[in-house]
This record gives sequence, C-alpha cells and structure tokens, in this order.
Amino acid sequence: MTKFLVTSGLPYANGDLHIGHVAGAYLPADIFVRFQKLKGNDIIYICGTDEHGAPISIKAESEKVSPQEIVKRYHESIKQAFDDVGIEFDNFSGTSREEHHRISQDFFSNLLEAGFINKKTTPQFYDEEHKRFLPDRYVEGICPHCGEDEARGDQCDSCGKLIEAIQLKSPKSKISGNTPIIKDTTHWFLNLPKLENELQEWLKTKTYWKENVHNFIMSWLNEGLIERAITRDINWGIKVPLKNTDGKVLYVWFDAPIGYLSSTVEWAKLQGKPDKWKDYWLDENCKLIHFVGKDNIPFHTIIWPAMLMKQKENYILPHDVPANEYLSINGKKISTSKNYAIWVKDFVKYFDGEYLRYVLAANAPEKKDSDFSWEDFQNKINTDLANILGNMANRVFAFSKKYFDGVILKPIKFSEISKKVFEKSDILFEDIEKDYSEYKVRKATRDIIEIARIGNKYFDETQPWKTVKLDKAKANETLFVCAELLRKISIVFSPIIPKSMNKLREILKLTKEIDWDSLQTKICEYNIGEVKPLFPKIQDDEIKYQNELLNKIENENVELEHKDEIEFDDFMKMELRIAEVIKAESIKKSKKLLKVVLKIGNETRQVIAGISQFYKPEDLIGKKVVALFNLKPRKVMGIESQAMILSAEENGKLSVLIPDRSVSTGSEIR
Ligand code: B3M
Ligand code: ZN
Repeated sequence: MTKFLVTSGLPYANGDLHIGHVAGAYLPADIFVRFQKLKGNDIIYICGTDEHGAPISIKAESEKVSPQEIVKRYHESIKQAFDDVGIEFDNFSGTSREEHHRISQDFFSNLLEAGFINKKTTPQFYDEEHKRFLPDRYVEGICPHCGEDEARGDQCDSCGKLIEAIQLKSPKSKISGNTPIIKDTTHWFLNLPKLENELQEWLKTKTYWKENVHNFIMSWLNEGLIERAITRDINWGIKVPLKNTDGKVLYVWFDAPIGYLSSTVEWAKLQGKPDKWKDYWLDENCKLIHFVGKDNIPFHTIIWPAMLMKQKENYILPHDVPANEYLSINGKKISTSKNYAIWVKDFVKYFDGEYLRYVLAANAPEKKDSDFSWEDFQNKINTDLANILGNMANRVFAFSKKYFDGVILKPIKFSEISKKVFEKSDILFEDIEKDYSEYKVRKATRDIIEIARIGNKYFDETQPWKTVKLDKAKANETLFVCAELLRKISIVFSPIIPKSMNKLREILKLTKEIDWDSLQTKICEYNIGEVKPLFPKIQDDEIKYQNELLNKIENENVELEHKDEIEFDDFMKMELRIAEVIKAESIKKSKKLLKVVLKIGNETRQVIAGISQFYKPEDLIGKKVVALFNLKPRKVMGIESQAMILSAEENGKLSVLIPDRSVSTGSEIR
C-alpha cells in the first residue's frame, strides 16, 4: 500500500470559483484521489482557502468591508462550488485560522534561527496620498520582463514571471491611481542563493516530473536564484513574530503553502487523533503531491521546498507537482477582473456538475493550454456520453427487459468474437489504470469511451435482435458481454463521473462499494433493475442561451472606439422622428433588404432597410420605429430609399429601436 498526501492550490478567498480553476488544480487532483482510494491506497486530500495578502485586502477595501467579511463570504461560496462539482476534500480549512498563524510563525522563526532569513532595508513604492506602501498587487505597471502593461506588482499574468513590485515600469497605485514615490522600508528575505546547491541536488532527483514543470524550473534556475522578500507592509496577514515589527506581516506566499500542513493538522484534530498528521508529513514514504496551476510552479517547486528543508521537524518534500496549463474560453483568456469566465455556481444552475467534470477531464490542459466552448461541451456530452456510452447501456437494458425479463446469465462458453472483445477491452482497462496513476486524465477518458465504442460495435455485429429469434443463448451472450463491459466501466469511470456511475451500478443492481480489484470479480448473473436515463442530451437552444450570456460579458468588455466630438448644433441638424411601419415586404434577389413604408404624421416614405435577416416583414408592420428623415434620398439596388430606420448593432445582428411608451408618429427625437 502506498501512502499519499494530495493537495490542490489554495484558492484565494477573494472571488468565486470558475471552470478554469476546476480544470487546472482541483478536478485532476480529485480524480487522482478517487482513483487511489479505489486502489486501496492510504490517501488524504487537503485544501482550504488562501485568506491573506493583497488579493484579499484590495477586495475588502474596494467594497469598504472588512477582510474577514470577504474571507467568510468567499470561503463559503468556494466550498459550495466544490460540492457542486463533487470535489471531495478530506479537509478544507482556511489560512486565517489560529493554528495556521502559529505554525506559519514557527516556520519563519525556524528559518531565521537556522540562518536562512536576512533583514534588509530596500526601496519600495509608496502612495503619498494614502500614506502607505504599495506591495504586490497594490501597484500595477509595465512588466520588466515581457513589456506587457497591466502587470501586477507580484507576478505578470502574461509571461508568468515573478516580479518585485519595485521593478515595474510606469507604476500606478491601485488605491489612488497616482504615480508612487520611492521610500525605504525594512524587510526579511529568504536566502534562496544559500540554498541553491541543496535545491539543485534535490531537483535532480525529480526526473519524472512533467515536462512543462521541468522546463519552468530550468528557466528559473538558469536565471539564478535571488533573495526573496517574505514580509510586507500591510495590515492584513500573519504578524512577523519579532519585536517592533508593527504593520509588517508575512508575505501571503510565505504562509499560503504552510496551509497544506495546518489544514492537515486541523484534519487530524477533527478526527480526534491530533497526532495523525505526522503519519503523513513526517513519514518519508508518504508521497506529497501538489496539484496547481502553472503560475504557481516556482512557489511549489523551489520556494516552498526551500522553506520545508530548514525546519526543525523533518517534513517530507514534494514528491511531485503535476501542474496544469490554462483553460481558455472560446480561445480567449479567462479574466476574473473582466468577469470573462464561466462560474461554477452559474454552470450548475443549468447543467449537472458531472457534465463539467467529464468535459474538463476529456479536455484537460495537461501538456498545453486547452479551450472550452459551449459547442464542444454539447458535442462531447451528446456524442461520448449520450450516443456512445448511454446508447450502449440503453440497448442492453431495453433488450434484456424485452426478451429476458431483465435477467442475463453467464454463458457456459464464449464465442470467438466475445473473447476478442474481452481481450481488447482488457488491454484498455490496464491502460486506464496507468493513465490515472500518471495523471493522464485526458487519455483515460478516451480509453473509456473507446471501450463503450467496442461494446456498441460488438452489439451491432452479433445482432441480438436476430439471434433472439433463432438461438436465444446467443442473444443472451451478447447481453452478458456488454453488461460486463458496463460493470467494469462503472468502476473505472467513477473517478471522473462518480454520481453517474453510481446510477449505472444501481440499474445493474451492483453494490455501491467498489474497488479497482472488483474489475476481476466473477459475475454469474445480471438482473437489470429500474432503468433511469443516464445522460440526457443537451439541446441546441441551451447552448445558444449560454453563448448569449458569454457574448454579453464580452460586449461589456470591448474597448469602445470613439468618434470625434461634435457640436450640439451638429446633432440638431438631424431630423429624427418616430414613424409607423405600415407596409413591409422582402425584395426579390436580396437576402438582406426589406422594402418598408413608413407613416409620419400625414406623410409616407419608402425605406430600403438591411434588416431582412433579423425581421420578417409581418413582424414589423404596426411597429413604431425611430427614423432619420433628412438623409438625402439614395438608391439601393435601384430602389429609392427616403429615410433610414435606426437600429443597434451587436456582433453583426441588428435590433430596431422602438420607443418604450406609446408616442404619435412624427414625434421628434432629441
Ligand atoms: N492562492 C494563488 C492562486 O490562486 C494561490 C495559491 C496558493 S497555494 C499555496 O493562484
Ligand atoms: Zn511579463
């Protein structure tokens, strides 16, 4: 039996959880943990919210509430979102809890005592208006590495490099918007150069780490390690455990990873076995695995191990850091500040959380960034789950109910074609085991669906609907082989979609409790129970609606291109009036144009309007619209147009403007 301690990056308690978070650091870990539990290994899954630092205090200041209030709100909301998508931690703590403060201060003191922390006075940005220093995200500017503007004072989102706030070019205070001045302040620095050799030696043993992680570390080491400040001038965080350090706290990235340990300590206490955390953290045979997103790599592979190395306790070091790349949406980067994201709490209003798990697993950003689109989501669910696996299950259930009263018996002998199916699928079942243990969730999903595909093909080839009339035993054999595949799928697919696989097992009247070894269990008889739909399909209009929601967000974010200013008189030159559509007809030979007759007061005008893709003639008749009347008449496709109907354009789609109260035709617009 192997022992594992698995963690996922602690989400900042300053916002809700979106699907990019789930895909990066949580779902892959949850799948790994569920798999190892099936294998009977000793594994715990530890997490909690990251509750300190500039991310939290900035949010609190912007809402004029206390940091505690922000932390409480988002801790709850994040926890709920994890529940909604079935991410099951053994403990979910938070870093503002007392025990965490104590352990973090010990970490600092131990490093200081061991001679790996230096005190230095350095220049920092200072906001004169607000009389305070501007660490980390309190200042934004141009990235010194890649030149991207809007880089934050702690890390550049664009190139992923860590930044010392003072390096930013054209800095701007996030609080006042002013250009900060530079002022000296005292801080404590982690002496990474002094640990460089030891780190290098340790990292050399990590030949099995993922390539993207390895590359990241190499580029870091090649640039040479520097001393990193681990304290900050803000008042939200863990106090520096030294005298006369008022107003200074530990840097959030110093205390956050310690959250893995303090959350385990909390877990042990909640179990009523306060020393149990030691079975993991102090057992050199326990494998510590940190699942994180790629921007967290340097902290988990260099800084955190360095912190662990120089403690009094002999803590284990990370065994692996299977960091994932990013998930984009419609090819665009998820941005919480621009609200460009799909939030878990919104997703689950419309679809089952299991569908999200499946699609994010099938599309996991393991080696490179991957993309989410609603079309792809619909396609994966409807094809893989509904048409392939769901269909195979339904055929077996319906057929056995119809001809065998739902009872399927193990045949005395299997025909060649059945044996082939077992052989082929057994290879895949073995592959899946390997996939999971190597964090290859994408491949696992493909291998599982492939088994269902084999099942469907076998069903087609053995034609039970024919054999049932000639040789009932043959039809029974087909059903038995397929039921076996379904039973095994219900085991190997359960780390990804546990609830649906439970449902499948209920229909097959199998026990809820499963383990990986039960793949080998010998079954003599299946008895199909009440059949419930496994994977309802996603309809086109559901996808259309989701896309509309996304479009809305995108449009709210577009940078407007403004026109030159005009004088009031310029505006007054336009004669805009309300008019009623009294006639409308399409124009032959034109897909876009409608011929519309408008009534204004006692006059009528003919207008050629390019709205035929968006309105049928009959939809328009009787409507009051806004029209520009003193536009010079012009010919469109040879027909005179004597005014222009006003409409709003969104992504090429036109919506005609209509007054929100009843007004007479001819009324002027101002
Ligand atoms: N909260 C950063 C992030 O959400 C951070 C992770 C901490 S892991 C110890 O990207
Ligand atoms: Zn950059």
